[in-house]
Amino acid sequence: MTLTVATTPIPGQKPGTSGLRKKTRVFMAPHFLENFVQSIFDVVGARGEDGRGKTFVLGGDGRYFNDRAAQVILRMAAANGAARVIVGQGALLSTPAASHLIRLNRTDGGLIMSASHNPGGPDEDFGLKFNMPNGGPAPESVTEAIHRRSAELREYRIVEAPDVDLSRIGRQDLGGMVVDVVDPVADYAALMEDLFDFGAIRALFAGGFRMRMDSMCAVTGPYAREILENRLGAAPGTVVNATPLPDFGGMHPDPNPTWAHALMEEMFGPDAPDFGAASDGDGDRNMVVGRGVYVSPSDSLAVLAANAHLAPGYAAGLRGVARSMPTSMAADRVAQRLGIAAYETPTGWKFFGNLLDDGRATLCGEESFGTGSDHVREKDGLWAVLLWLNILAVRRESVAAILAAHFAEFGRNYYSRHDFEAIESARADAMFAALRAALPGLAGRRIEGLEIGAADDFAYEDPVDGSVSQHQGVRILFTDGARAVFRLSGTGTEGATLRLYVERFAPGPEGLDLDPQAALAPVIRAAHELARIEAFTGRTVPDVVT
Ligand code: G16
Repeated sequence: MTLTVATTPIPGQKPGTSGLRKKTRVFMAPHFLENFVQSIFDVVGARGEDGRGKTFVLGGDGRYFNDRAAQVILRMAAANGAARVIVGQGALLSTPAASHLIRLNRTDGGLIMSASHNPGGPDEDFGLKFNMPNGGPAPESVTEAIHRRSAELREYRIVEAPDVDLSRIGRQDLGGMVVDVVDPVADYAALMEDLFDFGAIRALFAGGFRMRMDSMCAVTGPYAREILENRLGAAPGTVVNATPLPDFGGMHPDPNPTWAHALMEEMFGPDAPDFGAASDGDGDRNMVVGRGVYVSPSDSLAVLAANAHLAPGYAAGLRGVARSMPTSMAADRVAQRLGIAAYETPTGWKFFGNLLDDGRATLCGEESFGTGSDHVREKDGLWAVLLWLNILAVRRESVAAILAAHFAEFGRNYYSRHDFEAIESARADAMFAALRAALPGLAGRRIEGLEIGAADDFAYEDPVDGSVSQHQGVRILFTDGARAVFRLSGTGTEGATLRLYVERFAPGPEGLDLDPQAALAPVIRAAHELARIEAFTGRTVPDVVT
């Protein structure tokens, strides 16, 4: 039986760059999830224009409330007239696997339950986002419409029915809607076999190559076990923290040197394996580490772009490379050498969607541990790990050697991001207002031995649809190629997070082997001085450095 439940609009549901993220208890409060889901169905439609029910994909990263939320979403999909939902067994799907299923089955989109790399649990974060039929995150026009709808919603529809058994693979009925419970790994693993030379990687492992994959008690565990250990022959136990847990075992499932410190210690320890990697809560991010060498995400993108042709899926070469504006310019140098286009987009994976759909870019990356390609419309953590493995299997060199050769050939973009978390929002806003006001007078000014060449507030015009996104971050460009970029995070759930991104280019062959923080010190000092970070926020040192 379908119920129409009266509700009141719930304010504050503005979806961020990656859907709606809130404290789990907020999502669990009466009507909150239901209101947001109804707003989604009201905007995207659970039935097509011909009145026929649509097909959606549903899954999440397994965090606390994932299982309950899945049942609510299924009942509401049925009540709203959807014909079919494809759901991962146990309501699990990594974000890239969900993107793949949306595309593979030519569905009308999907609902992904995740707060990405944010911790999970009753007192931590939950999230939900809608992905479009192309497999990518909904564009701003859609998320804004969902937000507007949620502010006026007066009722939602839900069927009364017992829970669907999501532990059982196969077809079930829910109030006349088909629910297909599928193996969350199988189709994704098949796609990876298409793209990469599994034979070469198998031979690499068979030759004694050792790897550590830290799945951080999040969703990539089952994917990594199946692909790395079962299909590629990595030693059993290669994948650690491989069981997705509702609270991620208390871990902060964000693959960076701070949160994946156990992996870092192992990779820099006496018996380090040849290669290490970690992924995040929903499996779209990756960190890559060699024995005794950390690969920054910006460098990783550049190395992958320079070597992608070694993998069968990219043997024909790349059409173009896209990076988010704050990501280092290392990939641009590779694109220039390859004679292909380089795109600079605002932060957030959704800005790559049009470039990928239009065939302008093949590889994309962000400094925030996100790398991916046109195989799906999300960043993809395991994909990046497998491309690295494919390159290592063909080149038969260490990660350190590949990185050193890359720097020698292209020069090195020293790079770091400093995060200042949980700043009072009013203070952060005041700092940005002052910085923006100062921009017109900055060119030509000398600071900390650097000369400012240009300063602006980044605006992006999408080359495909012409849409313009303003205020995407303040850029200070120095005449020697160094850069400082300031942004406020769009994904935090507490106060404001200031992100300061700094970069400096060393053409080589000298000075390629410095400590990044030391190499960047003048740029960091200049950035603090220009933005008056301490005066506005009271902070002198960042909370997280990557
Ligand atoms: C952060 C990163 C962005 C990333 C976004 C979403 O955004 O800086 O590069 O696109 O998270 O990532 P995910 O899909 O893994 O949650 P922000 O706005 O906090 O800087």
